[in-house]
Amino acid sequence: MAANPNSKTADGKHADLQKDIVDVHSKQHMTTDHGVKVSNPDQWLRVVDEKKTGPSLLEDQIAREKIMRFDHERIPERVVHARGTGAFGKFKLYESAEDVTTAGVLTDTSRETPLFLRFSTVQGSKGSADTVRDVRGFAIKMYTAEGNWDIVGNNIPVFFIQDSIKFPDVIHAVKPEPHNEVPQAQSAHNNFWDFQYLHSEVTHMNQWIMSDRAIPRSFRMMQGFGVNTYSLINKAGKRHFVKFHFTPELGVHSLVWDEALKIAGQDPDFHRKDLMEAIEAGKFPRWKFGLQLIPEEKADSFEFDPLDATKVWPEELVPIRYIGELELNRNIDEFFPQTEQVAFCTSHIVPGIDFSDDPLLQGRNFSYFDTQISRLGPNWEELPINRPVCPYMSLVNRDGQGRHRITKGKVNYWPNRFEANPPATQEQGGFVSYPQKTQGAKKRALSDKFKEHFNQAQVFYNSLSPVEKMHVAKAFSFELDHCDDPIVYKRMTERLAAIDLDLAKKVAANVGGETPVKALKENKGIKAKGLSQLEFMPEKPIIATRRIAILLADGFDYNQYTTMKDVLTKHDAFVFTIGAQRQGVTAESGQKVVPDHFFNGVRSTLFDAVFVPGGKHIQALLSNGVAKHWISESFSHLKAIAGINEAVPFIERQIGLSEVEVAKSGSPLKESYGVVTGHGDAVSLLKVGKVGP
Ligand code: HDD
Repeated sequence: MAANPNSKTADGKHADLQKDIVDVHSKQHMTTDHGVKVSNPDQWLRVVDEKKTGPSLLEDQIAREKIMRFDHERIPERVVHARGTGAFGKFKLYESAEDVTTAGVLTDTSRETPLFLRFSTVQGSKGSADTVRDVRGFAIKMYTAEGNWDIVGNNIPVFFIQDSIKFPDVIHAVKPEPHNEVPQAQSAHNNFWDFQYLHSEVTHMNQWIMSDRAIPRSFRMMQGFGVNTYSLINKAGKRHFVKFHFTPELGVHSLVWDEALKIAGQDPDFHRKDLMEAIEAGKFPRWKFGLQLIPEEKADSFEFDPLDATKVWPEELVPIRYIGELELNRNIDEFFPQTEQVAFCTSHIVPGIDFSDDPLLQGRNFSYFDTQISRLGPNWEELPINRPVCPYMSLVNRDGQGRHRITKGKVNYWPNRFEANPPATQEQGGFVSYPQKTQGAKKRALSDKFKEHFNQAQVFYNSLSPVEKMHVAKAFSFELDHCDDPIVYKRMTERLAAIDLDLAKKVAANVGGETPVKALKENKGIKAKGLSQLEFMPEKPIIATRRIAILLADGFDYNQYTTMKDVLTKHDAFVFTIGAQRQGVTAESGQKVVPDHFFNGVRSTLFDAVFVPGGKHIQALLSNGVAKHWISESFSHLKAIAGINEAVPFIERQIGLSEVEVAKSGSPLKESYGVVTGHGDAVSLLKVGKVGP
């Protein structure tokens, strides 16, 4: 029973959801849940005397229903990845992968597959802040014409542990400590780092999470990875092992730690608002989709085991083949039934795709299915956001709490005398598992190559730019400084000597560990492609969807303000006017502008760049501490700052130039450390900043 039989179009899921969507703005009267119109939802039925006092009646079915529904509004939050936000979109293939798979979604270039993507953080509760240091979830549900395909990935290509039986341990260790439920949404505590030391397999992953990858600027500016190794099976029945990659069109960008900390308080919804803002403005985020493929017979030819999720497949050895594109283009209608009730399973695959013996994936295939039952009940796959858009029916899987579907017919078993609801052959699209040959002893063991834990961690660190390396050292120092048990920070700093002696020395000095004198593993300086995020910049620098603030007080130069605003908007930046007061600010030439915010309502941390036009308003800005702080804080966060004429000495003073230097500077237009200043008009300034019309 398909809501939209034409699931070749990207709006297939949108059409499917329509029958479940009601609009509160449709002027329809309020009813009880059984459909009776309500006349007074504001007062409980009571027995009242002449003073209108008296007891409330249990009889009031309308009040009881309202309170009962409220009492049960919450469901258990996800045990990990509780904080998240989602959006709809589409997947489009531009090159068929039919040489390696029969999956329609990866071979039919004429289709657009609708999808839902949920981004998340791992550690914190549902109400925690967006910008904490953490892995970001990147979970995709593709509503394909052959059933739902879920890629439940992260923005980091490797994972902490190798065997899924360790998942409860690593999560217990990172979550708030059991005796006091502290800290929230942070890994900076004794238990997490104790665990990290005791499991050297996490060493690679903890290089990634201490890098800038764990504090992204935006969900739209991070990579997505399937992480686990899956299989693709082609028409001839041949298997390739595969890893899935999503690379953002906007490049990979991060916050700096000080910004991340401040935004967590100033706007805890920063990332979810950023995503919604871009989609709402029609600036749809896009990712290139790629495959890394290893033919089954080559799987043993690497120094690492391709089934080990703590290892990447170096691009030098296994290049990424980009074959498609993912776009997010529609915001949700309501959070709970869509983002909260969406439920992903690594076991949701479609014909042409199969599992591998990756021991992490094998355990995940049990865990996701299981967790949805306690979160949403046994009929969770029937929920509108989770149900497929292609025809689906099983006469056996039925009943249970919360069943919606009505399955007509006299039989509920297979085979049956009517041959009702028959299975499909492989030719008819039936899923047939890859006939992998296996034999062996029943044992709790992993292949020997899983035992090597440091090589790739070292290559990751070596491949970072000096600035990224500095951030890693600072991140380890921040985290271990929050550990007050000496055994924890001393052992962890010692462990860092297995990555890089210089890194270990810096961190030890900051956090109070013993300064190591000898590397625990020689660092030969080997580097690899695709690890430093600086490699993922857009081909041409762009300002599209960047948030740019223009600071104004009474007396600003109107011409400079409008010229700059128009040009930035033309280049798809999101421009915000920040004024001394939201009632309005008046230009030197008399025009009135109503700002989007006043100085104290928002902070520089929430913007990527700032422009200050010239004019008499500089006097007012100079006597406003918040406006001054805006410039110095922007500078300390390495943001682009621009100013013209009277704004030049104002900016120069805030970024730390002395009175003498300010007096000496002046006429020529210049760009230095991202600060663009000069005298003239806004157009010439834009040329210096290379944004010009
Ligand atoms: Fe997991 C949620 C990603 C290992 C067990 N995981 C969850 C989500 C993401 C990931 C993105 C949020 C999905 C959503 O938005 O609803 N998890 C990963 C990745 C892993 C990984 C990339 C390593 C490759 N996870 C992993 C293991 C186990 C789990 C080894 C258990 C054995 N994960 C879960 C879970 C969650 C979950 C407990 C909580 C909510 C949910 O599944 O639906 O079952």
